[in-house]
Amino acid sequence: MDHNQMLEIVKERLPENRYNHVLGVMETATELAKKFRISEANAKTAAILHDIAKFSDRDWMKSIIESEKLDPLLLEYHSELWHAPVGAYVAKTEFGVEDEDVLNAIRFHTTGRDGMSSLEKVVYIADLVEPHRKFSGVEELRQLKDQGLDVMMEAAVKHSIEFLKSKNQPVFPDSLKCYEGFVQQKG
Ligand code: DGI
Ligand code: FE
Ligand code: FE
Ligand code: FE
Repeated sequence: MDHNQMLEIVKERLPENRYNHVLGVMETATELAKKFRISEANAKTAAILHDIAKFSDRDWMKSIIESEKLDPLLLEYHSELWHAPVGAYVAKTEFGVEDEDVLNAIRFHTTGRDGMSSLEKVVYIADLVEPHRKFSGVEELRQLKDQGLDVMMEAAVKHSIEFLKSKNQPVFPDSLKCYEGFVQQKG
């Protein structure tokens, strides 16, 4: 399936503002992929499909997590986290995406994880800083692109963790391990 066919289906399945967010992620992910010299086509595919399960039925997502033996810890955390791994499942089964890196970029776009690939980082960051995002500090995150992908990713996951902590929300262990991975690297 080509990118335009994917976009048509995504447009039918998501409300307008969420579809516009997807277009923003696609634009930002493509720019970052170009800057950091990774596949722009893969960045575009992952961006288009990253939120494909955002409005899927909660019970259906739960059944997929169980039947596909996805990380069972997900079920102990907020169901907001489920659309990412279930989205990877939908990308594979419904859209025929086979590239494991693209699937991982969708799978880990919400939590991040330790040892992310460049594509995974690009999609995580693009999701956070695409043009429609307005939170305070977003412009500072965007500016970090000139300091490299890892500087951006570390700041992005740190921002997300601090945001969750400020709302007294439990942080999924993958996010904490993702952040600690960057801190450890610097030793
Ligand atoms: O789907 P998006 O809105 O574009 O963004 P997202 O997939 O990055 O995040 C979706 C939501 O998930 C967001 O409102 C924050 C929440 N979230 C992300 N990481 C965690 C989390 N919620 C909890 N409780 N724990 C997390 O680790
Ligand atoms: Fe998402
Ligand atoms: Fe995100
Ligand atoms: Fe998103």
